[in-house]
Formats: sequence, structure tokens, C-alpha cells
Amino acid sequence: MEATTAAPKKRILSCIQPSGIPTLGNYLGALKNWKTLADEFDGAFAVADLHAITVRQEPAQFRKQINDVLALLLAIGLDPDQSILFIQSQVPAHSQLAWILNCYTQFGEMSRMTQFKDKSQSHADNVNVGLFAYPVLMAADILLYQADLVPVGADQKQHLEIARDIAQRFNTLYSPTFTVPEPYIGKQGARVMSLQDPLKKMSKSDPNPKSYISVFDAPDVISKKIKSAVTDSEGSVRFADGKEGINNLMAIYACCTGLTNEQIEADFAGKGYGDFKAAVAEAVIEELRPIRERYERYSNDKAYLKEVAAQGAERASRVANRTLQKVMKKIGFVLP
Ligand code: AQP
Repeated sequence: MEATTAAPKKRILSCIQPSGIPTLGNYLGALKNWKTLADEFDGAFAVADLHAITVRQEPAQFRKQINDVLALLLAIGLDPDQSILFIQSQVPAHSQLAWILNCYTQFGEMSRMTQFKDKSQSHADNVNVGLFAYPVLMAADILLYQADLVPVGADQKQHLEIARDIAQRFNTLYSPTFTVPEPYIGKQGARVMSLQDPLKKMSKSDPNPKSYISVFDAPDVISKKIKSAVTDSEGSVRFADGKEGINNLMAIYACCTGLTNEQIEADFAGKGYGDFKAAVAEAVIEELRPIRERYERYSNDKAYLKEVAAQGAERASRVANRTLQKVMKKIGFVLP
């Protein structure tokens, strides 16, 4: 009988910025699915620290956040022998390719990016060129690994589109060089909104800590934050327009328990927001408990984290440098 060889797994790339302590939003919207992605695909997962400096970071705190996010990737169950886990700044090819791609991206294209418009408003005192060129660095991240798939939330769709345009442009100008990445629409993660302003997404860099739940918050802190979440005066637990605070808590509860909105409404019929909030807090505490426990183990083992980062940087560089060399050769650079 003829031996059959399995088709190679598709490569998927996903990044998280160490711009603060990851929130329940980052977890339910992205990280919770990463372990499944790592099993199904050839995964590369990065701590995107170069992206994080588009906003000012305090050095000692930043260093801690980078290590914390790496420890979190291990805590959610990613295996550094199975997937490539790395810190972006430890792979110089990202900055090198980003510069090159800047020269293949038009100013007009970047000016249309809605995230730039939003972030330049919220950081009006520091509208730096890096913030403007952020999508080009993101394109470099993706294209270096010849990623077939990139999981994207609604807010990143426009950036992935630009990465595809840049790849196609380069491939047409020279010859096929980059895999043109496709968006990966997997199991729908929730878009978690701020607890204090449910019209805004929950963000780790929000100046008001009551607006987000960090994945490392202690149980009593989680309870307090959910208790003070903004709701409405109607008092009935149901999903409806104009009840964004309750809708958000219902989405969080559904993600943690697997219940549907209809089941939640039935379970809390005739009960007040106090009971509902207590149940949501309990579900979130239980959801995050194992992650927090494993995180504590990894984050205290600095030697192991260093080893994981070094191994990841080496594996990532091997793939990334192959692409970078190809690009440089096609442009006409003289290689060493
Ligand atoms: N509120 C959210 N709900 C669902 N998913 C979310 N993500 C972020 N916030 C929510 C998803 O988490 C992944 C990693 O995000 P990121 O750190 O790369 O950047 P971000 O989207 O800018 O996250 P933050 O928390 O809002 O960071 P800051 O405050 O620094 O801007 C992404 O897949 C993202 O969609």
C-alpha cells in the first residue's frame, strides 16, 4: 500500500501587546482560543512589545509586563516545543522588514486607518510616527512567517487588509515572495466591553482600573469590579438594545458558562441585578482561577521564562530570516 503523507499544517500567527496586564476581554476574545489553534495549526504566538511602545511605557513596568505576558501564554497551555512562542523585539527581522515595507506602503493608505485616528485622539500628546506606521509593522509580523491565517477581531480587519495589499503589491512587483494571509474566523469569542462604559471595548490600557478585569485580579477584586459595573434602572436580566451594560455581563457569563442568552434570561427571571452580578463574578473567578494559578508558577520562574524566550527567538528567527533574505535579494540589496 502506498504511504500517504499528511498535508502540512497551515501556519497561524497571533500577537498580544504587553501594554498592560491582559484583561478578561483579551482572554475571552482571543487567548482562550489560542490553545485550540495551537493544536490545529502550526502556531506562532508573539508578545508584541515593539507595537506596545507606540504608546509611552514606564521601563521597569514594561519589562515586567513583557515577562508577565510570556508567562500568561504558558499559563493558557501553549507548549513552547509545539508552537513558536517569542518576544517580538528579540527577533530583529521584524524591525528590518517593517522598514522595508514602509517603502512599499503609501501615506494615503495609512491615513485611512481608523485605529490610528482613534489612538491619536486618545494619545494626543504623543502622535508618533510609530503609531502611524503600526499596521506596516503588523504586516511585517505576519508576512515574515508566511502565515496562512491570522485570527482577527473586528478592530484588526482593516490592518489585515493592508497586510494583504502590501504582500500582493510586493509579489507583483518582483515575484511571489509572501503568502497572502487570510483572516481566520474561528469560534466566535466575545467582544467584551468596559464595565464603566459599555459602549467602549474593555482595554488593558484604560486609565480607570474599574473598567476592566485583569486576568490576574484576585477573586475579591473581581467581585467588587463586577458589582460596580454600570447597568440600567430596569432591573430585569434580558438582552436588549439600550441595555448595553447587562448585555455585556450576559456575554461574559455566556462565555464562561456556555449558557445561551435564553437560558440566562430564564435562570434569572424575577431576580435582580445583585443576584446576577454575583453569579457573573463567580463564573469569572472560576474561569480565571486555573490560569492565575499556573501564571503564578511560571512568572516566579525567571530562568525558565528566559529559556523559553531564547528558544522561541531562535526558532522564530530561523523562519523570519529566511523570508527577510528572500526579500532583500529581490530588491537588490548586497547580502553579506
Ligand atoms: N475587549 C475585548 N474583547 C474581545 N477581544 C479583545 N481583544 C482586545 N480587547 C478585547 C483581543 O485581544 C487580542 C490581543 O490584543 P492586543 O493586546 O494585541 O491589542 P488591543 O486589541 O489593542 O488590546 P487592548 O487590551 O485594547 O490593548 P491596548 O489598551 O493597549 O490598546 C486581539 O486579538 C484583540 O482583538
